[in-house]
Amino acid sequence: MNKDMESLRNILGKARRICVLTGAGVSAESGVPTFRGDAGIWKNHNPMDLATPQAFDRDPELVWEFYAWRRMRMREVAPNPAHFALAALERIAPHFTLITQNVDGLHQSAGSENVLEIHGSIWTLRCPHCGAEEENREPDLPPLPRCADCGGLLRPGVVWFGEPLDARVWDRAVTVISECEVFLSVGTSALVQPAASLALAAQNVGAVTAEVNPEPTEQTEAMDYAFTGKAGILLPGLVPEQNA
Ligand code: BV8
Ligand code: ZN
Repeated sequence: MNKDMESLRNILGKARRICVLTGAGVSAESGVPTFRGDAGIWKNHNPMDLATPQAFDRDPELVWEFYAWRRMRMREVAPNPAHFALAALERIAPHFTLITQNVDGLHQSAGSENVLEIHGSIWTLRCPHCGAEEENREPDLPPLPRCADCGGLLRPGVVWFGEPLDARVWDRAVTVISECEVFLSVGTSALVQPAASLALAAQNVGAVTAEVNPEPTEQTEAMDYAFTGKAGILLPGLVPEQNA
C-alpha cells in the first residue's frame, strides 16, 4: 500500500460527505466494454451514428440493435470489486453520493443505494410520445419496441449526445458536489460534459480530489491524489476499516 493510499484512506475514514463520479472504466473488469481505448465501443462505431437523437430518427432499428447488444452483454456480467468497494464506502460515510455516467446498473447490483444515473439507464424504456417509462430487463426485445399505452416507438432511457441531462438529477449532482469534502473520479476519461465538470466544481469548493484510472486524463495533474491502476484492484484498498 503506498503512503498516498493510506493517507487518502484515512481522509475517507474521517470525511462526512463523500462524492464519487464513475465512468465506464469501473465496469471494465466486469467485462463491460468501455467507450474509448483499444477495445472501446467507439473504436468500431461512431457515437454520432448510434448515441444521438438524430441517429435514432434516421435508423431506429440500428440504434435499437446497438442497445439490444449492450443489454445482452450487460445482462451476462456481474459487479466487480470496484463496485463492491464503493458500496462498502457508502455504508461507512455519513453522507455518500455515487454519480455515475454508466447505464449498466452494476452499482445498484453491488449494493450502492444513493446513485445518480446522470446518463440514464439501459434498463429503462421510455416513450417520447406519451412519456410512459418502464423498467425492462427482458432478453429479447422486438427490433422496434412499442409503447403499451400509445403504440409509439420506445427509446432507451439513456441520455444521448446533444441531449440535456435530466435537470432534477443533474441539479442534485451539482448540489452534493458543492457540499462534498472528498471527491473520487473513478474510471472515466473525463471527456464527456457536463459530467467531467464535476471534478473542477469539487476542487472549487475545496474538496480533496482523487482519480483512479490506469491511464492519465486531462484532470490527473489537478488532482490531489492520482492512482494509476485498475479500479477493481485499487478501490478496495481505499475503503477504511469499518471500525476504524
Ligand atoms: C449535453 C449514455 C447540452 C448513452 C452517454 C459536439 C457535438 C455534440 C455534443 C457535443 C459536442 N461537443 C461537446 C458536446 C457535449 C457532449 C460531449 O461532452 N461530447 C464529448 C464526447 C466531446 N455532451 C453531451 O452531448 C451531453 N449533453 O451537453 O447537452 C444541452 C443542454 C441543453 C439543451 C440541449 C443540449 C450528453 C452526454 C451524455 C452522452 N451519453 N452515455 C450510452 O451509454 O449509450 S456518454 C458515454 O460516455 C457514457 O455515458 C460514458 O460513461 C461516458 C463517458 O465516457 P467514460 O465513462 O469516461 O468512458 P470512456 O470509455 O471514455 O473512458 C473509460 C475510462 O476508464 C478510461 O479513462 C480508461 O482509462 C478507464 N479504465 C479502463 N479500464 C479501467 C479504467 N479505469 C479504472 N479501472 C479499470 N479497470
Ligand atoms: Zn407511449
